[in-house]
Amino acid sequence: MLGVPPYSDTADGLYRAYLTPAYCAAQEAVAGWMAEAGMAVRRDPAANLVGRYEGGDPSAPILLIGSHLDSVRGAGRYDGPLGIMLGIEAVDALCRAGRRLPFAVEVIAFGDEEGSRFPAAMLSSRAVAGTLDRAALDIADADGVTLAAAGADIAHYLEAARPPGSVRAYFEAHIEQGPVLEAEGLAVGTVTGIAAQLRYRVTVSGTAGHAGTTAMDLRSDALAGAAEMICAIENLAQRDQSDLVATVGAIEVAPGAANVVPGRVDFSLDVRSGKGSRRDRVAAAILECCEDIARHRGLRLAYELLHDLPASPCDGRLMDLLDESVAAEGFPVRRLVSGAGHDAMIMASLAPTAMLFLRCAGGVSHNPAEQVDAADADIALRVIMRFLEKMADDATA
Ligand code: HGY
Ligand code: MN
Ligand code: MN
Repeated sequence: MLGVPPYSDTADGLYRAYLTPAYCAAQEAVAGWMAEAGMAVRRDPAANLVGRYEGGDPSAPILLIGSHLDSVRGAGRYDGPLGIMLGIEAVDALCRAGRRLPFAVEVIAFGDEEGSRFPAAMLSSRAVAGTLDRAALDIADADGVTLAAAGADIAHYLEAARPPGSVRAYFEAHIEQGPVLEAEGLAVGTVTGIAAQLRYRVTVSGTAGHAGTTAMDLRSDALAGAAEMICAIENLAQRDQSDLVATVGAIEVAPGAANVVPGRVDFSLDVRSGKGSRRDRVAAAILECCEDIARHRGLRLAYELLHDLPASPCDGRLMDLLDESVAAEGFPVRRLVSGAGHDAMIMASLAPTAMLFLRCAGGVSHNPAEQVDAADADIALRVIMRFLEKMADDATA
C-alpha cells in the first residue's frame, strides 16, 4: 500500500524522498502499525520513526531492527519498507504471545538511506550511529530547499545518536536486489557483508554556444565529453572482470536546450566492490581517464566526493545464529555478500550487525517490477522469530 499516493510524491511511479509529504504520510501509517503491534512510538531528532517494545530489563542494551522509508525515483515497493514491516510483524507476534525478550526491541524506520533528494545518503542512520558532522547538514535539494527548510530539526539532529553500548545488535531484513537466491531456489540467505562504495559528483565544463553557428571544430561540448567519459567508465569497470561495478546514474545538462551546444554537465559516479582497495584503484583510474578526455577536448573537469563507505562485514556470531534459524525452519543455509548499500553498513560502527536477504523476482530492484513473494516474507518472519529467541538465549547464557 505504500507504493502509491499519498505515500508516493509522484502519481506515475513510486518516489518517496526524505521529509516530503509522501514521506510524512508513510511515517504516519507506519506509526499506526507500530502502535497496533504494541510499541511505544516516537520520532527521533533525525526524523526517523522509532517503535519500542519493552523487554524484561529496560536498561539492557536493545536490539534495533530497521530499514528505510525513503525510496529512489521509479522505485519498487520492497526496498526498505519490507525490512521495517518484518520488524513490526515480529514484534506483533511477540506481543500477541505475551512474550518479552530480556532486552527491548526497537524497530526503526530510517529516513534518508537512498540519498535521492539531498546530495548525501544515509544521513539519518549516520545520525543514529553518531558518525555525522554538523557541517554535513548544510545541504539543499535540487530546488534549493535546505534540509532545515524541509523540516529537519538541525539544531537537535545529532542528538539522534545512540550512546555506545546501548545497542546490542542491529538487524535488517532486505530484498536481495540481485539474482542469487532466485537462481538457487532459496527464499532467504544470510548476508556476510556489504560492498565498499564511493560516490562522486563530476562536473564537466565547456562553452555554451549557438547550435546553428558554432562550427564543429570550434566547440567545447561538455555533453559530448561527458558521453565519452561515461563509455570509458563502463569500459574500465568491465575490464576489471571482478565484482567491481561503476555506474553513472544521474546527469544534468546546462543550459539544456536543443539549439544550444551544452556548456556544462554534472553527472553522478558510483563505484563499488567488496574489496576497498580494488574500488579505490579503479576509481582513481576512472578519474584519471576522465581528466585525459577533458584535456583532449579542451574541457574542464572537477569532481566532489559525496561519500566513501568502507566495506562492512556482518558479525560472525550473529551470522551463525541466522544460519541456525534458517536451518531450524528446514531451509538450506546460504551466505551471500551485498553489492547494494544498506543502513546496516552505517550501524556497524555502533553495534554488531546482521542482515537477512529475501529472494528478489528476476533479481530486479530500483524498478517498479521489484517483487517479493508473500510466502517468502512468511518464511523470513519465521526465521526472524527464531533469531530473536536465539539472541534472547545468548543474552541470558
Ligand atoms: O545505493 C544503494 O546501494 C542502496 O540501494 N541504497
Ligand atoms: Mn534499501
Ligand atoms: Mn535502494
